[in-house]
Amino acid sequence: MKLLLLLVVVGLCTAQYNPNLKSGATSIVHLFEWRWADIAAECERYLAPNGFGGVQVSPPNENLIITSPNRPWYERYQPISYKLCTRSGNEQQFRDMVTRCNNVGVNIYVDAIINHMCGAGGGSGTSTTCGSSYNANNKDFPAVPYSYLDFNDGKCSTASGNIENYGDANQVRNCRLVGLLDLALEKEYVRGKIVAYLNNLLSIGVAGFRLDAAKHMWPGDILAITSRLNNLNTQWFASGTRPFIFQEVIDLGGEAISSSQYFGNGRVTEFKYGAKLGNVIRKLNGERMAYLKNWGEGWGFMSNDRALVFVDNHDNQRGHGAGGASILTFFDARLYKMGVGFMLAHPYGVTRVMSSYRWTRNFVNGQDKNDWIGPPSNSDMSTKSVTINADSTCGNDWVCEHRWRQIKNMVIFRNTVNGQAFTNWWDNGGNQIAFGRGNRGFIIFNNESFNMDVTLNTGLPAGTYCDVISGQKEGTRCTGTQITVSSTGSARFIISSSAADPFIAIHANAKL
Ligand code: AAO
Repeated sequence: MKLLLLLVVVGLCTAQYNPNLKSGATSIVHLFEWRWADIAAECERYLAPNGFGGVQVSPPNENLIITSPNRPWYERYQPISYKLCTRSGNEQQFRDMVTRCNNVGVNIYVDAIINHMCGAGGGSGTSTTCGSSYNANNKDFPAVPYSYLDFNDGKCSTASGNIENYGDANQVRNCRLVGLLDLALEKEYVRGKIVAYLNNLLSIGVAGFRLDAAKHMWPGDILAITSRLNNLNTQWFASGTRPFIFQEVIDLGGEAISSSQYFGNGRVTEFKYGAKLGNVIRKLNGERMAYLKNWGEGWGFMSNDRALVFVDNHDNQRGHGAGGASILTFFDARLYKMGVGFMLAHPYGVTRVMSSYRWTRNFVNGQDKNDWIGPPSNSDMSTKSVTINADSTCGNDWVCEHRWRQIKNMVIFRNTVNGQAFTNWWDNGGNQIAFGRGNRGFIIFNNESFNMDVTLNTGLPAGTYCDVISGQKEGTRCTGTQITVSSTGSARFIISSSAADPFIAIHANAKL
């Protein structure tokens, strides 16, 4: 009885921090700008079979159509209503996706934009993804409905009405983020509309939310909303399961607002993670991989049980948001795979893998003038579908990092070592490191400009293992490098500094 009570209490306390992933999965993937129909297919044909636990989808609610520039990705961060209709698909397609992904055990998390509506300069009319009318000049959104009474402007004290100083928490939360009409979340009426939107998504089967621009909302206003959310749909989740909440708060230090102010509501995005990992792998600012020995809280990150981590996101892969030039992306594929490989091997945080589309960068004075370019599209500007090539990569300019063998196999590695301690650390004092996860997995990196030949204690049972970076286990053989672990647990690793991927990973489920 006492134990049961304890379990219930622990369950309640950890509820919104738990992504509720199924069948041993530990990672989610952001399928940025994908169509709902493609995500449904991807859940069935790829994500479930390869151990991905969930998908963060692009905002599903009606947004402003922006034609100058022509259909930028960021128009989806300018809500017009809570109708489920966007370039990714309509409500019926959204429902079909959630059902099909849930049916194969893959959760859907919605990117929820509840801080604001469209930009103040967004004009008026019906040029929106669902055809609803709006008038940004009058702050009128009849399809919700919201009127001028539902926005924050009275509380903002800057001359422009925009956030001008991130050192002032009142500005950051009461003024407009880049001119976006800022909802008055302390109003019961506004809260009610948002709760209804989110509860509708939960009833469809969604498993949780990324709260966009959480830094720009008062933590208490967020709690007033999340505490009124329903439990997850019992068609797929145990009764009493709370929605997973992760809040987008950019806290690199030095500003008025810190991540910790949001811990009561759910997890928080740890932006230091990708920024610092980028520095290490690029060897900027005197960083080296040996310093990763105490990665996590030891680096000043938030506590492990509050962190949502990622190497890059849809903003900082193109110079928006924060992180700057250190951020690793698919454009630097060799370094990127090492970064994502390290993240997935390391126990810290709930991990999110980025999946992008390609665009042509155009740097002028260090800034990408093409940072706005939207998803691959047809001539009518509808989003192109994700095609799958014979080698299982994607076509139509979808990058599909999550399908890169090295990344997909490290998602499986993370599942395999889940719950195991961080063990058997080794480094050369520079940029060669190795570590294990109990007796389930071991990974080793050579990010030096010279070759590596070391024999290390792996902690693994004796046997022959397939490196899951240069290849993988297929049937009874390895398609890449084979590693022999001796009866004492030691193994020899040779990694050329010019290897296509200068790291090796082995785990219990890739043993011959
Ligand atoms: C678009 C146009 C604007 C126009 C607006 C309204 O681009 O010119 O005024 O429409 O018409 C996305 C795009 C925006 C776009 C918006 C709406 O990124 O360009 O505006 O859709 O279409 C801040 C927020 C953070 C936000 C990030 C982009 O705190 O919440 O900016 N991310 C989310 C989404 C994002 C989306 C929105 C929010 C809005 O992920 O896709 O915007 O829904 C500092 C602050 C950060 C701040 C950054 C950037 O960062 O700390 O909080 O992020 O500045 O303003 C160092 C510092 C670091 C600092 C950084 C940059 O690294 O250490 O702290 O420098 O200065």
